[in-house]
Amino acid sequence: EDGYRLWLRYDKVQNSTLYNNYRQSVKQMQFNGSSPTLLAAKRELTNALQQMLNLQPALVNSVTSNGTLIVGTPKTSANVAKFSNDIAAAGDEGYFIKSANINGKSCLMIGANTDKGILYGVFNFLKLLQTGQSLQSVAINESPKIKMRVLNHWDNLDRTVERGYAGSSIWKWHKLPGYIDPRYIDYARANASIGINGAVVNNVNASAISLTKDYLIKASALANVFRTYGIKIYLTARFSAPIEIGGLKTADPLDAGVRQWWKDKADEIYKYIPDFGGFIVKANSEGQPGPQTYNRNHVDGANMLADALKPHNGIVMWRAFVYDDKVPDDRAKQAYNEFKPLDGQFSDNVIVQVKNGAIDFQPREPFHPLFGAMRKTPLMMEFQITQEYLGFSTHLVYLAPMFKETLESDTYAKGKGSTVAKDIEGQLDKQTLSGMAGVANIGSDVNWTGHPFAQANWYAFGRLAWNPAQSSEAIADDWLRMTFTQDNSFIKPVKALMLSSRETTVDYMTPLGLHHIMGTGAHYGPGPWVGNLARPDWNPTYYHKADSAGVGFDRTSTGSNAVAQYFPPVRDEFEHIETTPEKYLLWFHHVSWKHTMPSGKTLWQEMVDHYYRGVDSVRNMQKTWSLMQGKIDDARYNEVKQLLAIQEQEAVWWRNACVLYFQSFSKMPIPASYEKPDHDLNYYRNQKLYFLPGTNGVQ
Ligand code: BDP
Repeated sequence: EDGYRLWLRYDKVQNSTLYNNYRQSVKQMQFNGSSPTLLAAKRELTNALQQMLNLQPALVNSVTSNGTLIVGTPKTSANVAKFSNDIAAAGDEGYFIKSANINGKSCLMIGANTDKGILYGVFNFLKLLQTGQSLQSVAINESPKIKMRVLNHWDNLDRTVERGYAGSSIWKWHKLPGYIDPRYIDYARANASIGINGAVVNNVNASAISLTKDYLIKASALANVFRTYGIKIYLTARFSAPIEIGGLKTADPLDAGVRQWWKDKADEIYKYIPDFGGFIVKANSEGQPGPQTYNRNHVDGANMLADALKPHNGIVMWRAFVYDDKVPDDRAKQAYNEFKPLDGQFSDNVIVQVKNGAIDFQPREPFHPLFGAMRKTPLMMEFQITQEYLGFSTHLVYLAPMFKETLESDTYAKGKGSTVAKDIEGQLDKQTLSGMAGVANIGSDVNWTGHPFAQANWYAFGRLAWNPAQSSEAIADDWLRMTFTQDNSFIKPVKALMLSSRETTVDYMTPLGLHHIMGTGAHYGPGPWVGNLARPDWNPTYYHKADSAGVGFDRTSTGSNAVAQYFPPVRDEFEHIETTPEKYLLWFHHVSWKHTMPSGKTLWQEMVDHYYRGVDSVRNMQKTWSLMQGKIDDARYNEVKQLLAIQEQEAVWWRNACVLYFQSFSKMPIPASYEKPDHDLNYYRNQKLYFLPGTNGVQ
């Protein structure tokens, strides 16, 4: 068991009652149609039934006995066509799974409008079997709440992966288009199984080379694999490509020659990839070129590309991750300052991609103030699945609760209930585009994601992009059952461990609203003392502002006033220490070390307790895990055990380094009964992280 099969293991059903019931329910199958997507769905179904139930259902043309599974669209099945309400509800990508009486026989149906809907329906039918659900009176109607559900691979053409911790890139550009690695197909299957329908295959810090003819032909080979599984390919567009590969003197978006170059480029791309999804652009951010290089703005840049893609129905995903020294007092304000005034000016095939929080994928951030604020522009969520700031692929951190925290945040843009989820679903203002992107954690490691539990974050991202309302717990439950075992004595404790793992990590890394205090460059381990980087807003000291009086970033009206970017009552809540949720306290306030917290403790004591609790919780995770021996395969059991041991050491490292560092300001004691840091602050300050991959050379 090496983890390669992800959650699509299709092991034999162990429970004999279920095994027999399932076999009775799918004795024969009516599944017509010959499109590549339908054939892929059929292949998935027959392989899985063979493996799970040791069954090869007879293929039939009419329903002659109980236990017939009918799969089809109105085009391929007259039986499905009769379920017009369910079909209408399914839309372009949805499906229904129902038990039904057809010709007096009890049948199961998987129906959809489209072949893609069938593919999704089949995967979800298989999930019912994989998770031990009863098929009796099943009635499921599903359709996605968000249209573009996209993985962003930060993969370079030389197969290094920016912020990737699971090996090298799975895209073997040098062997494409000739060699189709079977991994591409398994990648597409895994994505389709959770409804992901788009993949940006290259880094946002882009190379123009990926837009040259040779690379477009390579990308088209990937697109051919993806298409069968309902996945569109997208490419990053380097803004200066007209200069770098086009031989032009400028990339000014208002220059006629530049505009023509992009139009021609788009036409060329669609020649090779007729269903190309579009471009994603990181412009004027961290040294990337962009329209501001030519004194133009984001609208000028985005709309130029949108015009080029429009005749082909392509989309521009324009990132709002921008910061530089133009807003010297607070980096958190810049994206809002730059984008809010442009609301309403973007073309209708542009969607602005906004990170969940205003700084940068920290273990905890309040929601980005642009959500709810761009009422005439569709916004797309950008989450980071790869654990750049959350322990790479070494720490066990289940991210669904973090994603949900943002999605459920209420912006109050249109009064109570204007959640971030509603905004990105396009429901707040009836947008036609909607999207959620996740920065992928996938690499060439045999188990795809490095840490066996990091697979859960890929899985959870897909499930939440399909429907943000699903609970972290239900998603973890499904994932564990499919990935490990149905044994409840494993599921229950390990699910609890997963659900608390993110809070645990926040406790030992950045409790109470602390942020951006990680080591420079690699972003691994603690570095709260760093204050000497070239730009102020790269320094941890800029973010925590610890001094003898207290700690935290004053973003209220007495400070940077970033709170003013939120709608009331959110802004008023964040303005005052008393009403700011404790988890965001130091994000918005500079608070005295002696401040009395709701618990009655001083801020100092509360902070120390969070750091210690974080370490204790990792130790509890280790204890829980050690009881799981024998309940799952030894290979994955041992791998996770070893990783948890590293996580424990590193949680101690974070705790000791941070507590000692902040103590140098608070001058207050760590209670004598607490475990003593085993080194002094200097030791931690002098730790050298030579061994860590994945920096982009910026900060
Ligand atoms: C930061 C990463 C950097 C990315 C950047 C981005 O450290 O490698 O290029 O995000 O999102 O968190 O563009």
